[in-house]
Amino acid sequence: MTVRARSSVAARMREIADIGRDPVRGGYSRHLLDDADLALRAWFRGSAADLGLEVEQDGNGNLWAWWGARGPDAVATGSHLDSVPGGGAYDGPLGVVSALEAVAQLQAAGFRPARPVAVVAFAEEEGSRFGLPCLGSRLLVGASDPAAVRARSDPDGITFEQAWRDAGLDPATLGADPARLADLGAFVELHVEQGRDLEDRGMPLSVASAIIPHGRYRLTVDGEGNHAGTTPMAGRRDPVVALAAAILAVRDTARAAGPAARATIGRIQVTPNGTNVIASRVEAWLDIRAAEDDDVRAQLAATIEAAGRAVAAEGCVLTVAEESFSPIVAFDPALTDRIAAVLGGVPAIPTGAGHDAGILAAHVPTAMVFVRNPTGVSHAPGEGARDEDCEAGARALADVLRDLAGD
Ligand code: HGY
Ligand code: MN
Ligand code: MN
Ligand code: MN
Repeated sequence: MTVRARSSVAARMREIADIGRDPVRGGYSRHLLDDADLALRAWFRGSAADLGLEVEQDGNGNLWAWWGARGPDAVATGSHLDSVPGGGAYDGPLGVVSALEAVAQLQAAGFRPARPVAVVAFAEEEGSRFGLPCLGSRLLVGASDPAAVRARSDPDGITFEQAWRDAGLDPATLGADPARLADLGAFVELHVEQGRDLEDRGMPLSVASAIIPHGRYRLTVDGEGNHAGTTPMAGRRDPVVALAAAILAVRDTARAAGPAARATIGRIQVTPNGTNVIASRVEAWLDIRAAEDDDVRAQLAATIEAAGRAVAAEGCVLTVAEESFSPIVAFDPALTDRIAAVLGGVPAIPTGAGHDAGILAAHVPTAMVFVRNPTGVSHAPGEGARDEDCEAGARALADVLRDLAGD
């Protein structure tokens, strides 16, 4: 008799542990349609097929694995497989892996769902390649214009349209998919916590109450390119120096806006980017989050004013373009309460991180489950989750699916 190893979250995480490792930054770099993303998609298809699930890719690059034929009142669960540059192992994949594991456990226990169950892996949640977070879910719900998405470029100047075609995909399939959305009766995303709340509370799991609003903006600072050796310091219009002053203004504005305010510049692009060249242009990407939508807008306005003054003082010009805005999300209270009860009365905590669940929440009853992160670090290689907490998360997700998809 063949003895099959019992499946586990840890074993499934090991299957993808070497896909997309980033030897330069550390951690993982897994971006839409790059080699790592394609390898993860193949792994997802294989894992789902091993469970007897029917896998399809929707017109927006999201993968759906169906337990039972696709149809109305489906219960979907999953997350994303892409990462930020040099990200951790859990942000995204834990939700997909836990969903597959939960299905495996329910099947092993002989459970037969009364409603279709779908495991989903959304495309480009982080927006790391084309600058739009939750790209796949936004397109699905019709929150992003496919033409505008097709025109976006990655850091190498490759358009989305080109990357899509290069992967053998048809740009005509991009866009709202109301029929698919209408089939969803509930969506539950399990995710590693991206802070230390659960560690501090000494609890392995929680549900999410809300996602705070989030705006992403591209700052362009134009100056005058010139020779580093022959141009006197006086009279330079150096956009790198101007940006340095602007970044301090970004931080000071957020500090003045109160404890809930966040502002980050984590990506900078210098043109032409030569050691002995005074740059002509610098672009920087600003990430603002705050308690309310209007707080994000007020913080942006104050930031533009302060940064604009700082940039003008260096003889340069600042322009600002919005790349995305994600309004505040309150998760479905009834579903959230039901899941919290299934999980044994766990707390509901808000999060400052964005999720596909936040996009779906405007259209489908949606909730989230968080798994404790002992380091509290995320979007960096130090992100953590204990094996026993991950297993508890998958068991909890199985209980939730049993409750939601049962008779
Ligand atoms: O919150 C974020 O930065 C992303 O949406 N995960
Ligand atoms: Mn993330
Ligand atoms: Mn995530
Ligand atoms: Mn020279």
